[in-house]
Amino acid sequence: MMKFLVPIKMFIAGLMVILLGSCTPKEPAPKMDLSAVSLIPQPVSVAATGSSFALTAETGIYVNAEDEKATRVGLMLADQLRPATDFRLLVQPTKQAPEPGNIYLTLVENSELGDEGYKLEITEDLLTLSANQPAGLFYGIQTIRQLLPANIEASTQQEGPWYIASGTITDHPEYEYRGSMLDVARHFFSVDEVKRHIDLIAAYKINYLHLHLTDDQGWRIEIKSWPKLTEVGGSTEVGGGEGGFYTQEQYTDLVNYAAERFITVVPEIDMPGHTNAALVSYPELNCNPKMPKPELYTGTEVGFSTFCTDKKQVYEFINDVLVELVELTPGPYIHIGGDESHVTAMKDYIPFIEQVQEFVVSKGKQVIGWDEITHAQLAPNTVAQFWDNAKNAQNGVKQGAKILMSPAKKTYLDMQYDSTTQWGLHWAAYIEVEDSYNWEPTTYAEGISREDILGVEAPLWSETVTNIDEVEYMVFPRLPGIAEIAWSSAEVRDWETYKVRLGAMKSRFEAMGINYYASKQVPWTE
Ligand code: NGO
Repeated sequence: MMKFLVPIKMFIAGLMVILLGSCTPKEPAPKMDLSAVSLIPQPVSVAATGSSFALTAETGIYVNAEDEKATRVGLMLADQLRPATDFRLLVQPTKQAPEPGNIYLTLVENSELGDEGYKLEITEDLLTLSANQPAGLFYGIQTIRQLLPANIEASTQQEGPWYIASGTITDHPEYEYRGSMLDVARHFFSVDEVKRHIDLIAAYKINYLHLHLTDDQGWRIEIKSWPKLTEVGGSTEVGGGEGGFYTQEQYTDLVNYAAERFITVVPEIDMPGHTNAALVSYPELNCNPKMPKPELYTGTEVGFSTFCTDKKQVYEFINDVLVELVELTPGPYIHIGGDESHVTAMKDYIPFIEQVQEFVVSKGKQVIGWDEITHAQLAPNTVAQFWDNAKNAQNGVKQGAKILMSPAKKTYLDMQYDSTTQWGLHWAAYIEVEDSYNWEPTTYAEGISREDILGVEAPLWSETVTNIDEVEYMVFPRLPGIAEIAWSSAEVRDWETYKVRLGAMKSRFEAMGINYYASKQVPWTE
């Protein structure tokens, strides 16, 4: 008997080990509070359930959508999470919710969400991201990034674990146009620098990138029918540097790169003023008696140049430029500038704008112009960009135009934070972080109400900034605040809570390698 007892005991013990081993509960999910996570822009609603979802090396991304763009969003999520986690998350198509432990991206029909909204449902078992359109999935992913620890943004492998607080987030934007503008004319920025900018603005759910492509100091977009624009007009920049321009192929690469991130590029050809670079390239477009022989300009004065508005050849030129530009522009808008034409008489300015507007409309696009264009008779879909003069914007509203809100005193990211800021101008104001956040588009100027406003855009003019590090110093941390004004409804916005959320972005900015201004107004936390 004794002979058998030991082996039987051993057998039972062994069985116990196997049984216990197979049903050992996985590490309990840590308790986490979704409503305590700092998010920018603030979502419409956040409901916490007090637990968490673990992202592990075994997590898969399952995409339920017969849609190439939605699949691409899944792949972008996998790519986004890879450097910091070193996980090679597999992206696979599916027709139903996957097994526990996975991420589930699904296109649904949910009228509450609109074209850009999304819903995140996070349980211990599953992270489900649903949206009506791929754009919504993309914005949901930007939120997922902020739900993970800050070092998820690092470009090298980091220590986990990677938990996401559980609960439900429902979210959709307030405004359909949420913009950033980059002036690549005063100082030129390379394709890679602009891509870096696109990556950063995409993280805050910005969906339009306005490129200020031409100005007195430089012409930055290749126009094949008028090659001297870039050969001559692109050859310098403010301060006398070598300038530069985008070939049409490079420009298309940028437009596509932006589109993959659900950002539409709005190209601006500024006219009839701010045209010195074009006038030097083709002096026949000039007839300004005060400046009979235009020369390359590397200073920062504004308002001295103008196209010769009564010359037939000028309109042939503009039409040629627009033909090529429209060809390069999948988006709905062409920006025609129209600002500060101080040496164009109003009697010449008005018919000029109306003619250029007609060109754009006849090519199937909508015009955006700086607020001065409201002196002209606007076409039904023309948008006026309010930067300086409320009367102009009100005049636009009276004509039924939509207004893009870029009041210089609040949204101009080229304004110094205070008098000690190394870069920037201050003609409009010093704009500290609170100033740029703490305002409301619908009450900013009399006569411009919610239904008149298309959206909000933050312009970054580049008279004083020469490289992308300097650009980032001016853009961060003000742009996330402008992005919140454009995305989040007024009810969920408030400086006191915003500054705490912004302060919590410190380690995230650092992991992203952003050269940000550490404003004393913000309680920065690790
Ligand atoms: C103005 C001007 C630009 C300057 C900018 C500098 C507009 C619309 N036109 O804004 O040429 O670069 O200010 O802040």
